[in-house]
Amino acid sequence: MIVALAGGVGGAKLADGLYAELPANSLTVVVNTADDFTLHGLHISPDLDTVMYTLAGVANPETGWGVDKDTFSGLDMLGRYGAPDWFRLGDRDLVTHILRSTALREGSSLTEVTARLGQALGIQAALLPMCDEQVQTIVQTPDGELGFQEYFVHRQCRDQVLGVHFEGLEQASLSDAVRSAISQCEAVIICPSNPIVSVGPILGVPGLRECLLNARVPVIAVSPIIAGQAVKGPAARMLEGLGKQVSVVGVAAEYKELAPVLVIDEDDRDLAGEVAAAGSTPVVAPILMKTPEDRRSLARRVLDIVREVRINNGMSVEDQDSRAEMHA
Ligand code: FO1
Repeated sequence: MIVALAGGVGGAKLADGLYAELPANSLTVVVNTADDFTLHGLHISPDLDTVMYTLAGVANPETGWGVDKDTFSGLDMLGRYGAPDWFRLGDRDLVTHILRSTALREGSSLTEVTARLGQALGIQAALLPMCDEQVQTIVQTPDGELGFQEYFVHRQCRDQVLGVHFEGLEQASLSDAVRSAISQCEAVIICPSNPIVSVGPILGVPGLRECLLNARVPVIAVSPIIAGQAVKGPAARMLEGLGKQVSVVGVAAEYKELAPVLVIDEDDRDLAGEVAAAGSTPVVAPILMKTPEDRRSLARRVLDIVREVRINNGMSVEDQDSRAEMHA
């Protein structure tokens, strides 16, 4: 089984490629929930939903988030009532938030309700929130502290980022589901998601980093930065605002404790030496995913790397089987 750590749209794309390439029920995606928030009394989990809709084949192909061919009558009505309508919740998407919020109110955990929603959409992979506790990404800007969706969607990432912190992260705990997935997996793939606000909180869940290091499995990260630019979203501006290097070298520095293989784009070939010096083993490959075939071919490349690393580390398929039995 492969574990992927993913945030928003970029993460969902590689998770989708892995899902297409692996046998059914061989993928677990651990998803960032630090950008979850409450709106209209509903618990909204944008990254979980982006991954869920993508794997279910119902994501809006233009935006990458939301449901394909959704309508916005509910949102129009919210606007007429003068309620906030800057966060574009489609009618079908709203149903997901209603069901999730009801289940949470009735005592289900986020892990349980996510599993039920994913199964109902026919997904043959496990989708796991990074934790069951509420964690909130706070972006410090010259105008004060902003919730992540306020910064990202409402204010369109216009504010200078002075700092980022995650309220509630220190009190969060590793769920049994995440612990068991990491302890039993063959490899961990860090998807090309924002290293600060998507992967950062996942790795920050107390106990997760140790669990990952103890698992002694290959960790393969794919850079969300190509030629000094974020493929999507504010990763570059965030790295810059936080005084970090906006390049694959900066990404390698973020992940150095995990000493991963870092897959970087052909455009960043010249930086391979610096990536190695920053603590990751660079592998050069085309990593931009424009089409569904791009997702699959990057996934195949990543799975090849997993095999190569496991062979180099002297881990056989039998080792893997016995590990799985030990943890069963
Ligand atoms: N992103 C936007 O840029 N604008 C939106 O109006 C918006 C609505 C939205 C609704 C549901 C959902 O699951 C995601 C949505 N997103 C929207 C995407 C989301 O806010 C971001 O992709 C992530 O939070 C970043 O990881």
